[in-house]
Amino acid sequence: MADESGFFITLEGIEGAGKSTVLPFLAEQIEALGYTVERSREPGGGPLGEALRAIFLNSDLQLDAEEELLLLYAGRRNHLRGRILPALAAGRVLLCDRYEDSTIAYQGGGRGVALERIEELSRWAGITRQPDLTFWLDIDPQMAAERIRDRRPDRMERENIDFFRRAQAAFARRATEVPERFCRIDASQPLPQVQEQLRQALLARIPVRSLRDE
Ligand code: Z5A
Repeated sequence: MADESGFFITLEGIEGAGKSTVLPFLAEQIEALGYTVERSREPGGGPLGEALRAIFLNSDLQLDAEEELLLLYAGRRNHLRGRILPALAAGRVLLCDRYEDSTIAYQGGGRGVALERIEELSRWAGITRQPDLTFWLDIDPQMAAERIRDRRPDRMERENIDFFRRAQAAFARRATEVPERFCRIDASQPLPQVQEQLRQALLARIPVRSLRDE
């Protein structure tokens, strides 16, 4: 990260944890610290990633875990090269809704693909950059499911509660494997409390950028 002056921040958690809800708030808080924020998401992050996202979430398609992985890593490689690295090199904060920890949680924990196999693919695809900070919105899968009960489910949301429990357990393992960047937020709290946890965690980890730093 020698030639970079930006920060790469990700939001993770099972669906219904509240990532989309808190993302604009988080972006505002980071901007208040003096940074220019670029928002992104995975699957997605650019024309290729968005096209792959539509395939990935299409309920009419049947994909196995390996096919999911190949789609995700084609998009991730393109996202990293085309968007993430240039933003960081320009000194911006790249704030991303999901990244590789989601693969470890869903394809690893949820679908049962071995972590070594995911790591091998990640290396092969040239995923050389991990986030500097990851906010993990931790919530009980049942509570999260109730929050999105009225939504029309996409391909992934059709999975049963046990799948999300395995994904949740994998996120919890990540928190112990990479504690230096994983920041747990209690997402079961009412929104104002969740926002306050995020604000405090951000202040503790991201320095205020003065004009001199530009
Ligand atoms: N996926 C994968 O398998 N492998 C990968 O490598 C990657 C992704 C990168 C799409 O992700 C799917 O891709 C996802 C994982 C998989 N599949 N699943 N299932 P996505 O992030 O685009 O979709 P999502 O997880 O379903 O996110 P979401 O719909 O944006 O959900 P969310 O961000 O966690 O929740 P929300 O929409 O902000 O909130 C849900 C509701 O709860 C809403 O009505 C809010 O008003 C409410 N809410 C939010 N916060 C609160 C609090 N604090 N209290 C009460 N109510 C709240």
